[in-house]
Amino acid sequence: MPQHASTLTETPDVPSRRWWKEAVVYQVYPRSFADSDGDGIGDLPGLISRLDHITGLGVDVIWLSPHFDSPNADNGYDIRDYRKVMHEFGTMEDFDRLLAECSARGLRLIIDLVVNHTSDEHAWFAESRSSRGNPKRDYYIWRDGSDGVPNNWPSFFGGSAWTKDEPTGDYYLHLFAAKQPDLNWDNPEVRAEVYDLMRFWLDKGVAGFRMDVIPFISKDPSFPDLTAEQLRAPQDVYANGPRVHDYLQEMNREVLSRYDVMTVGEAFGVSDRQASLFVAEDRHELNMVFHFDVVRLDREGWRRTPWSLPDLKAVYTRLDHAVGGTGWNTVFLGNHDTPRAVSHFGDDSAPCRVPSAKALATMMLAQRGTPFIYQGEELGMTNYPFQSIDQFDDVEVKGLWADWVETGRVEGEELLSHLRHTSRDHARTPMQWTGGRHAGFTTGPNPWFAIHPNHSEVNAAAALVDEHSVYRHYQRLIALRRAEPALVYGDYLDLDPAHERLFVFSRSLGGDHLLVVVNFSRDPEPFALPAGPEAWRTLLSNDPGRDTGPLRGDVTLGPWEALILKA
Ligand code: ISL
Repeated sequence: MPQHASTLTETPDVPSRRWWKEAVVYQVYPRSFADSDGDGIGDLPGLISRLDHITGLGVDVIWLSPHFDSPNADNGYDIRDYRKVMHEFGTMEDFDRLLAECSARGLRLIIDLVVNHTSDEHAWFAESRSSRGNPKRDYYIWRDGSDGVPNNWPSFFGGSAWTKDEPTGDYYLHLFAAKQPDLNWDNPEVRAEVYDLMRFWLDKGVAGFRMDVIPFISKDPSFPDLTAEQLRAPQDVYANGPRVHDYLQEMNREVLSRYDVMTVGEAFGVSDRQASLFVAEDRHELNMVFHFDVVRLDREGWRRTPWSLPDLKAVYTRLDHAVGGTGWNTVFLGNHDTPRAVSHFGDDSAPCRVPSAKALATMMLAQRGTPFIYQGEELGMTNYPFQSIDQFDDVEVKGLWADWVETGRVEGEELLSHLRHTSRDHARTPMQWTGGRHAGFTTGPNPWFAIHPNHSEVNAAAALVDEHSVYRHYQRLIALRRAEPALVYGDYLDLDPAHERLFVFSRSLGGDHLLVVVNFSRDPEPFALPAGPEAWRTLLSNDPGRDTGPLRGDVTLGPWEALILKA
C-alpha cells in the first residue's frame, strides 16, 4: 500500500505535477548526525531526537545514507545484510520508529540503495568465492586468474579493480574497494534478489531510493582495456554499460511502478546529454539523477583545478536544457562525498561565511529541480582544517595515498594540499549542535571523527536564536518555494551568462516573473534591473539591511548579497 498517494492536479502551465518535484530533500549521513548512546557514533535514536531540527527547515523528505549492517570499509556503502540495521545505528525497531516519527511529521523517508556491489562479508560473496561450481558463483564477476589481471580497469579507491582470490585463484571485480565486490547484474537471480529487497523496504513504508552508482550495474562482458584518455575518467566508461537501461526499465516494471515512490540515481559518469535517458518520464526508469558537473567543476581526478562563475552558470543551463523538457533535475552543492559547499563555492572566511552560505542557498533553492540539502549546510558548516594524512578516515584517501605517495608518484604534501580542499572527509565531521563539548554530537568521551573547532560559533543552537542565521534563511527560502510555484515549475533563463561575479536568472510561470540575482563576490556589485515592470518587489534578501521597498533602475548588491525579486 503506497505510503503517500499523489493527489496533485495538472494545469496547462504545469503538465506533469509530482510530489517529488515540489519536495525539498535533506540528506542525513547517520554516522555523523547525532549519537544517542554515547558510543561516539551517530545512530537512529539520535536522528529521531533531532527530527524537529529537520522539520523546522520546512523540508519534505529525508534521504538516509546507508543504515544497513556493514563492516564499514566504506562507512556503510559496503552492505553485509540488506535486511538488518547496522548494530552501531540501532535496531529494526528503531528504524520502524524513525519511519513512524517521520510520517507523524509529514516527512517522507527515502533510503540508500547500494546494489552495484555488496560487502565482501555478505553471505552471497562468502558462498560465491568458496568454489568455482557453487550456485552463487555468478552472483559476482569472476575471471580466470591463470593469465594474470583480466584488464587495466582501476578501482576508485586505489589500485586495480581486480583482486585475486585465494580459494579458486580467480580474480573478482570491484570498482571500489576490494571489500566491495561488484554484483553480476547480467544474472537474473541477482536482479530478482535486488527487487525482493527493494520490496522489503517499500512494504515497510519507505518512500523511495537514492541509488548508489546505479549507472555502473551493466558491464561490457568483453571487459576491454581502457585507453589512456578513458583512464582519466573511468566513470565515463563504467556508466555506459550495454544493458543499464534494460535493467532500470525492468526494475521499474517489476517494483517501482507498483508504488508511489521517488527515485534518484547517482549518475557518476553520466553526461548531461545522457541524463535524459535515465529520467525522461516516457522511458520509465528513474525520476531524477544526481549530476556531477557542478560539484566536480573544479576537479580532475583527485586534483583541484580553478573554476569560474561563468563555468558554473553554463553547467546549470546545459543541465536544464538536457532534461528540462522531458524529465526532472536535482540541484545540490554538497553531499557526504564532497567538500562543504560554503568552503567549495562560497567564502568560509569569518565575515563572508554566513552571507555566502545564504547566497548559495538562494541560488540552489531558486534553481529548477528538486533541491537536496546536506546535513550541516543549513548551518554554514565549513571544511575541516586537516593537517596530516593520519587525520583522514576515508577509504578513498587511503587508497590515493597508497597509489600516489607510497609509490613515489607525488610528494605527500602535494596530495594533502588538494585533499584539504576536496576530500570527502570534510562532509563527515559530526554535526555541530551546540558550542559545548563535542558540539553536542555525543555525550561519550570519543566521537568517531574529529569535531570542527569552529563549533563554538557554528552550531544549531546559535542558529535557532539568530534571526539572520543561515538556518533561518533556508527556512525562508523553503517557505518561499511553497508560496511561489514559479520557483518549482517556472522556466529557467540565465540573463547574464558571461558576468564573472553576478549570477542573474529568471523563473517564469504563466504571468509570474521572478528575478534571482546573486553576488558571488566579497565586493559590492552594481546591477541594472531589467526594464519592464513598474518596479520589482523584493521577496527575499540575505542582507538584513536591505530595504525591501519596490526596486527599479540601478541597485548595488552588497558582498555576497542575494535577492529574489518579483515583477
Ligand atoms: O570520490 C568519488 C569518486 O572518486 C565520489 O564521487 C564517489 O565515490 C562516487 O560518486 C560514488 O559514490 C558512491 O559510491 C561509493 C561510495 O564510497 C560513495 O560514498 C557513494 O556516494 C561506493 O559505494
